[in-house]
Amino acid sequence: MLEKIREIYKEVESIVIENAEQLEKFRIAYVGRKGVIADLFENLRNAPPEDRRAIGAELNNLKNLAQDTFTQNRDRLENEQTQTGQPAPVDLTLPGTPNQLGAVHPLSIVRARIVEIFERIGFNVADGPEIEDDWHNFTALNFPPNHPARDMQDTFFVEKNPDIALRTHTSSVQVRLMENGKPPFRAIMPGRVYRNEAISARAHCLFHQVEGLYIDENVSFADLKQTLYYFAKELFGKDTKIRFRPSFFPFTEPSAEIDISCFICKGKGCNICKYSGWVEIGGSGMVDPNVLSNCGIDPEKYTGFAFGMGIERITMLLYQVKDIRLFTENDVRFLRQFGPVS
Ligand code: 2NL
Repeated sequence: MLEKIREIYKEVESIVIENAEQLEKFRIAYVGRKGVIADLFENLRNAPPEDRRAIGAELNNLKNLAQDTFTQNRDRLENEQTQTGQPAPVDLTLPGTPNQLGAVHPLSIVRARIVEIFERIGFNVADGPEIEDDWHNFTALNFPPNHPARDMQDTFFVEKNPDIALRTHTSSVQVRLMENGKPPFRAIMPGRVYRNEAISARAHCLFHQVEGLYIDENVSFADLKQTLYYFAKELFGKDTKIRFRPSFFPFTEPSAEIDISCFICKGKGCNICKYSGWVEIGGSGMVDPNVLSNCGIDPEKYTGFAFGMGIERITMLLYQVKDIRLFTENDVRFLRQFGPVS
């Protein structure tokens, strides 16, 4: 038995361990509970009692050698790995972690589609300030001095100054356009507007409008109808019908609400159109002669039409969004549904 122990001792002394795999093999063969050294300890019982002490001592030496060889090699291998900067073994077949892509906001998608349609028929895009004075937001647009929109209840005034307010519509941009240029004008103005309203599923104090203006000699209501008919077919589908209902705005005369045939039920009647077959998408009319002269345009020579639509309202119709507050909450579960940036 002593001979066997010495033989194994030599084996262990001369062993070369180069990697983690060999280290593990060594551990199982020599250090583990089922290894040769453990076996020899088992056999110690069968040795003659007078030899046991000597054999036991030799065996303990061997056990210590094997244990030390194991720990030294393990430490060396670990050290080598960190020093060479080699990463721990990795599974190269695992799929990579994808980068998180953002999504285009639904209001941006719809605004871009609206802009694209009007650009195709010769409209430019204009913008202007969101903080406006009374002239551009109300007076030039023919709002009478006591009109309810001028009330603190309806409009956000800046520092309670009755002359400075957050614009309540993008018409103020059109006033600036007309004041600073010469007809013909053919432009749309998409932008953010503010109203002092209680926030609910259907109304918000902040929303987006796109207004349009076309001024030239001999512009008629027929031009208004054809332009909006083209727009409605492009945005909602080629079978879309359009109808105009008489209405009133201070800045247009005559004025009309714009309805389109319900593109969900094709006019048969559904929840979206409240079983009427029609949904309202905005307002329109012939620019009031007072507005033209307020902006330095001769109403005897020029006529024009204008229209306004809520971008939230159109987006809610197109995507069947039931709550306007979703647009400003930045909940990624909502925003992700509109697809990644392409
Ligand atoms: C609506 C109605 C409308 C206009 C906006 C306009 C602008 C100028 C002159 C005349 Cl400078 N009109 N804009 C005209 C009719 C309706 O908006 O329901 N918007 C959401």
